[in-house]
Amino acid sequence: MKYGYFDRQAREYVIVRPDTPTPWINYIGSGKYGGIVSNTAGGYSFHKDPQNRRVLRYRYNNIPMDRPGRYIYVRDSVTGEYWNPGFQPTMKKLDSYCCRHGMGYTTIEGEYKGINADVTYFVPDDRDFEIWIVKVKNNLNITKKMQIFTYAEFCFWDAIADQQNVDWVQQINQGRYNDGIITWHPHHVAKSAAFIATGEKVSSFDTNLESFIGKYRSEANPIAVEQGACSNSISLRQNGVGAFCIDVELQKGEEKEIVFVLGYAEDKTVLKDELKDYLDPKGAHAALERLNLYWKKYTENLFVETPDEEMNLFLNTWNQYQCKTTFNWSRFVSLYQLGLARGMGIRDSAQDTLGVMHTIPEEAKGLIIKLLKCQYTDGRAYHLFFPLTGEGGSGDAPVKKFDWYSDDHLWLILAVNAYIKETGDYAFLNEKVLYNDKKTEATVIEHLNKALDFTANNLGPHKIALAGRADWNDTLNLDVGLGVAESVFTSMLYCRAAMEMKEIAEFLGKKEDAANYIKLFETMKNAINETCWDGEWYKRAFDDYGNALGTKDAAFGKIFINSQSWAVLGGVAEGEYARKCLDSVETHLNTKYGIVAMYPAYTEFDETKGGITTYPPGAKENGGIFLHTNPWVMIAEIMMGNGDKAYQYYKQIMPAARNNEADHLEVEPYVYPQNILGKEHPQFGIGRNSWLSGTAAWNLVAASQYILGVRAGYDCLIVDPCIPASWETYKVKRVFRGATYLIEVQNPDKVNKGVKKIVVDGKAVDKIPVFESGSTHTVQVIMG
Ligand code: IFM
Repeated sequence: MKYGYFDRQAREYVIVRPDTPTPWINYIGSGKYGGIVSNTAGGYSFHKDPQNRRVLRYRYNNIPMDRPGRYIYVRDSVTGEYWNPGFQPTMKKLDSYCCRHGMGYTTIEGEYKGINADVTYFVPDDRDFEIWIVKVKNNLNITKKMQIFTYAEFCFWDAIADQQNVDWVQQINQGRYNDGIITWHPHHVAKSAAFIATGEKVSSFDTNLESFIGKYRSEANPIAVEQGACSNSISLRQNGVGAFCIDVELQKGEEKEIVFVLGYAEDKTVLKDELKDYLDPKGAHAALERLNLYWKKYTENLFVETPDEEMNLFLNTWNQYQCKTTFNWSRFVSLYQLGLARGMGIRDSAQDTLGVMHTIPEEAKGLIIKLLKCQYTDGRAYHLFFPLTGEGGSGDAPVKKFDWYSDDHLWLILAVNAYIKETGDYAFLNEKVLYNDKKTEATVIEHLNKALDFTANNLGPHKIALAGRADWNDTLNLDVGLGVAESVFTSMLYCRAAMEMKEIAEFLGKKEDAANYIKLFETMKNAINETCWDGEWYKRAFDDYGNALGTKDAAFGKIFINSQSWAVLGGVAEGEYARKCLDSVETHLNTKYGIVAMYPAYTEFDETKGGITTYPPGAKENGGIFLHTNPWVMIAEIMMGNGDKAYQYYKQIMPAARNNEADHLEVEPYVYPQNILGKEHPQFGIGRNSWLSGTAAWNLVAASQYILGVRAGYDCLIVDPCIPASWETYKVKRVFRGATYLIEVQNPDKVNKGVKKIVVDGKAVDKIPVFESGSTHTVQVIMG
């Protein structure tokens, strides 16, 4: 079944029926005020921090699903019938329905008995609040009188207290109304408030949720809407709602726009002035126009025209858009990650910077600095941090011997190196940044050296990296208290990090440092090759009792994906080992929906392996298709020159390719989900946890930098394609250090890889130079 389609021109995904298999969501806001909007207007919002500054409440994991949200009710004053343009929560069958998810905005439109209503939700680029532009049109031949109601269910700002300390929060909350503005704040907070406002004449309002809905009712049939008026309730305690009732009379064919603004104000006394420009439809539309320009500009640094329409669609729009969302919210705020307790991940955010580096490197640098501040003086890092306070920790999983993850700190090296290549800002390496003790300062390069040191100082019996609480695979919890479990993956990541440090040192002309990094790399590489090769592939880890994971001798978990891809990415596997381990991935792990994380999956809980064995076979890390790991295999195949295989792996996880079988995929076809149930699961092929996943950044990297081969070098732009042999030509527009490169690649000999000739502005060159910012250049690349 198909629920919608891609409108390529408008850069929107258009949903044409509301009953999608899961809520299909979009994000509004750019990392400060923001939230989630589903295709039926469900979702929540918050100011800067979803845990401590929650504005709208959401009932997670709830039936009926996806409630509440940002609702508009339309009521016929004569018949009393009422409905929502987004179908929920009344679920009145509409004559027509359409939801358009665009970049940073969502428009939901419904029509019922000749009245059309559409609502556009977005956060302006320059303000910390959201705007709802509501348009109502009378398509009938008679004059219609109606009422428009809003519904915004406020949360006590501390979203944990909101659920856990009801005794307190229900006694202290205060709802007020003054001159078109409803405010919601705890009694003891004098200045700040959550609010909803309108510039329209308000006929009646409610600030008290129970007054609006009535007892033993729900959002589906609020008493206020049923009766055609709110009761002007002032909430002195209990739960809050931002409910306005606005009377509207429309002549035949007439339409009217009404604007609502919802948000959080530091000082509620100056709100009226602050909102003035935005409550007027003209001001609201101007803000929407600015937002559209922002996204146009954001995506201008990378534009591809390949023979593959889905690849073009994803690289030019949806993949870039998802990357910005993961950059904003890491793995913190979605329909599945509740914005509570978890915080932003250090490893996650470090990887997320790779997906935005080509377009907002300065913002990426800002985040990298925050991450460096999460490092301990010994080189390891927090596992998580909270954006509002910058405070962090190691999460709440039980600690046995170690409270650190073995990989978090190493990703920082990859992020900093990518930033330097993109910008040429070598001075960054000498900038001073505090450690998480907030006293000790070190340069960025010292931070990175400390990261390598930490791993080198924490080796296990096989002289490879200790596993700590886990590595990239959060669920591989091998530490039972003995403190000797080891991670082959982290050891391979360390090799990659050491080689990236070597590249930086070489480029800076620091030969001695480079030689030292090579030594670190070689030592670890040799240790891995001496003890972790299993015959056809690399082992994955050793548990605390010294038993190998990822070996043919094991009953379960014979082979894992990451120690094959990273053997190549880390430069560990040479000669036949590299080809063999990648072939083993294809033979044992590949499926038509993507490559599974390991095989065979564990069937029973095993405390020596930990969290991975809590999942049923085929789910998540236990044999599921964990999409984040798939682009690593693509890159490894490309490093081996195998463009056809890499492209096959790219296509098999392309969500747009499953648009017509959305009932099976279940999650949004316009973004990569975190995981798809694997071949050992009875529901093989169902996608789970949409949106927030390292899959976004790494697929953008794999496709644009490795398949299309356009990537930043320290002193040049590199074009090194590794494409399907059948492709004859493709184009890429890339803005690099301010200059525009119009690249055309030709493949007359139908090869996968290899560059015969590069011509820049009509002259043959060996290397594509860095040009002056603002200039435009043509680049022709002939493969062969
Ligand atoms: O690598 C992790 C990530 O940090 C959070 N989600 C799960 C991934 C794999 O375990």
